[in-house]
Amino acid sequence: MRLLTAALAATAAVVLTAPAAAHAQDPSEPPSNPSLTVRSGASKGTGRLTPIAGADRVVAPLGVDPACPAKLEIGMRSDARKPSYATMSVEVTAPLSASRSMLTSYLPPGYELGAKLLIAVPPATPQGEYALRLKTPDRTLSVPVQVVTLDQLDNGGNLALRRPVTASSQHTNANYPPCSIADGDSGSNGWAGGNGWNDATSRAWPDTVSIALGGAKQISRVDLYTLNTERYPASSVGLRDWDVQAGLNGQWQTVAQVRGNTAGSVRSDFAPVTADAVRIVALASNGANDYTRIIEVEVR
Ligand SMILES: [Ca+2]
Repeated sequence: MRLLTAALAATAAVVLTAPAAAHAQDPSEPPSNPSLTVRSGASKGTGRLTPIAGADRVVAPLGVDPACPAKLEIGMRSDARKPSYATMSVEVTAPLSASRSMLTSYLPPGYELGAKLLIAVPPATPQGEYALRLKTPDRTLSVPVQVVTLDQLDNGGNLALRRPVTASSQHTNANYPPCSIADGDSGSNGWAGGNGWNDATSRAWPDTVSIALGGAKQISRVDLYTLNTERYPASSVGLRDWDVQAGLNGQWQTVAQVRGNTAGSVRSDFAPVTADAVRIVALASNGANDYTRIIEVEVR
């Protein structure tokens, strides 16, 4: 499910979230509302308020950094004939907890409201399936949450997925946790909402970010995704120069170098090496407002 941003719907009869500030040119500033989205459409006129979810299940690994919990797009669609206040409750089985227990909004007929739901898993949670229920007065949508260990996680071949990340610094303006570069989401749309790392030292280099792979593995490829949206293109605010390093027992070797990049993602292939960690040494960004901005790093 892909929802348009509230700003695109600003010409509608009601504005459900504030449009982004016109003066905001620095992508390191927090957005006005990073998580709510709205999409207009034709009402089916059934009078129903239907819960919706962006996936039919959630996999929530144990032991990940609390700054990067499992997430799910949730929302509701109004097929009413008239605008009204729509309300949906969010219930999750303990000891799991959700970032909101309620979603409520003024909603015109045919409109869909979307929001990002974060699901926290305490460290001692037993593995297994837990229930997440999205309830409107008309319907209940159940989304199972599967709690698994990191070693059980299906990483699709990406050895960095959900592994521990450490960085040289972290910008404090918004939500830029280092763990977000290994959360499995390589899209730039969640920027400043917890889906990418922004360092804290403008115009000071190098910046480093490391991913522990959970043991010695053979690796030969690293994909790096830097910030790249229509508003914030990589050629203006993305990472330009960096080294890819492979680590084993604390010893680092440079296995690839990227220079002069202007693209949103870069694949680096290199001769296979055994590594228990990968480190990105960021050396320069594009543009005058120089920070390191990384959305995702994948290791194979
Ligand atoms: Ca990410």
